[in-house]
Amino acid sequence: MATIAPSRRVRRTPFSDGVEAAGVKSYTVYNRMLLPTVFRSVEEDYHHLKDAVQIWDVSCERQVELRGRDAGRLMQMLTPRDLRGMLPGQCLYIPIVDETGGMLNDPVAVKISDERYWISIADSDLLLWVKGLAFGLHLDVLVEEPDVSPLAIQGPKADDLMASVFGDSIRDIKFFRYGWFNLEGHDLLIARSGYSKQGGFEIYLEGSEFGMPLWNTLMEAGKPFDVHAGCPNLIERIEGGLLSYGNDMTRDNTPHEAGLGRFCSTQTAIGCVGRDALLRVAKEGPVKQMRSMSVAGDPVPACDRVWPVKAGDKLVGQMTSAAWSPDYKTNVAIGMVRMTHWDAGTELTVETPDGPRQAVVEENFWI
Ligand code: THG
Repeated sequence: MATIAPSRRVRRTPFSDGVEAAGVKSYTVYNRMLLPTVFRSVEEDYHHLKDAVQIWDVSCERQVELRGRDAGRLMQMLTPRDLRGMLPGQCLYIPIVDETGGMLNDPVAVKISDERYWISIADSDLLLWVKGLAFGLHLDVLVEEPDVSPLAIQGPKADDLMASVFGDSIRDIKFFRYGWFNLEGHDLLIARSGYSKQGGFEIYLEGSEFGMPLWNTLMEAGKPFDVHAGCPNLIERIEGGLLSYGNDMTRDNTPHEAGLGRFCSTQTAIGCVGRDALLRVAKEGPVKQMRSMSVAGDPVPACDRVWPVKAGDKLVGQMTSAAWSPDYKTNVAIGMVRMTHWDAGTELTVETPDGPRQAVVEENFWI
């Protein structure tokens, strides 16, 4: 494929110089920012992520900051997850829905204080929706995109690498909690989170100047742990059932269809703009839902469009992510399947660009 033409509409990050020095081979664009997708090869990156530790430039997980007296109220308008128990120091994975219950994003919310939140967004222009609500409803809240860039440290050796830089107390951070740590005079919010199932941290860097010093410090400290630059890995995230907004679900899907019902407490999420719509659909339950699937045969090609899923010649769903898994020796996949055919073990046919293949609905994801 051709390359991406550089322009200010495709934003570089505070870590781009390091990413390039590490030999990035391929990028995608996410929130109008560069996101690496391959360093050595998707398979080599996959094995290394599961064995060692990687530094990921995930600056493209941009923050929408809500600051002011109405910040909490506006947060609850955005999501069917009940935020009343959320405390400073906590992160929460929150589906965000419009007034029809359609998903607008699936970010990680970070509560800094009662009057200040960061929403660490997936790939959609959530800022515009949030600004529109705040202005239209005359809320006492500032909504903007601060200069904050997450850097993820992921893999089984992430704790050891991070402890060697920030001290052993970093090991005590619990899943989806954060603490403040100082490095060379810079205060860094560090959470135990990240877009892999291998464990690790995300450092939210404020400002850009300290980007490369931070990158270089982690790379140097990581040498004993075989650190390498990495990025969210397609194979590992499908094995783990981590969804990709814009690929696996869009505004056409409710959180329940996306399999994110466990992150909704719609009944008590008073003020959520999609509450009535979601209560209506949740009563009946979805008629189609996200499923893990495996695809028989050789490695499938890249899934860059929806692949129809059929039972005989009847369309019963669509596959949206698929990749060959070296560890499980099958193609792992994510797709949406109608309820008549979503039971584990159901045998279906998927129309790949290389022709039809046998697919099976799995009971669970792999990790
Ligand atoms: N970290 C941060 N921001 C992000 C992502 C991230 N923004 C974009 C994107 N990733 C948002 N999507 C997800 C999807 C899944 C998870 C996090 C963000 C995730 N899910 C866990 C799971 O499903 O097992 C845990 C969820 C939970 O139990 O609360 O971590 O990665 N900063």
